[in-house]
Amino acid sequence: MRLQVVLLHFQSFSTPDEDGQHYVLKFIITSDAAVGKSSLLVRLTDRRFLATPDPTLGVEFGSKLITLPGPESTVVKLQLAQRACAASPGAIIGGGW
Ligand SMILES: Nc1nc2c(ncn2[C@@H]2O[C@H](COP(=O)(O)OP(=O)(O)OP(=O)(O)O)[C@@H](O)[C@H]2O)c(=O)[nH]1
Ligand SMILES: [Mg+2]
Repeated sequence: MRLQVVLLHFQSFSTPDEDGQHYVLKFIITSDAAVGKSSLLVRLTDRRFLATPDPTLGVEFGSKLITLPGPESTVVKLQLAQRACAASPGAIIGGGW
């Protein structure tokens, strides 16, 4: 029943026309079937709860932009992927992600 959220990639960017910093973080969510990966992904990216979700075929993706409060413009982009069942992160990286 264990669900894992693994950080695959982290990168920071400075933007020429702003003082702030931008960050991109890529995560993969893995677990056995029907543990709640899609529910977590949709809740985080869309603030919805799926009452009767269908199983994931292949890979599902989602992303979310967060602007951190403060004097400088700091934007964090979360890119998330979930795979149908427990699989090594390499299986998705191999697919070009
Ligand atoms: N009560 C409750 N049920 C949840 C929660 N998260 C998921 N579920 C239920 O668990 C079941 C499976 O949820 P999914 O999000 O489809 O799980 P999944 O891991 O993406 O499934 P696969 O893609 O088929 O591997 C569904 O019936 C959900 O409604 C939760 O936080 N609370
Ligand atoms: Mg799913």
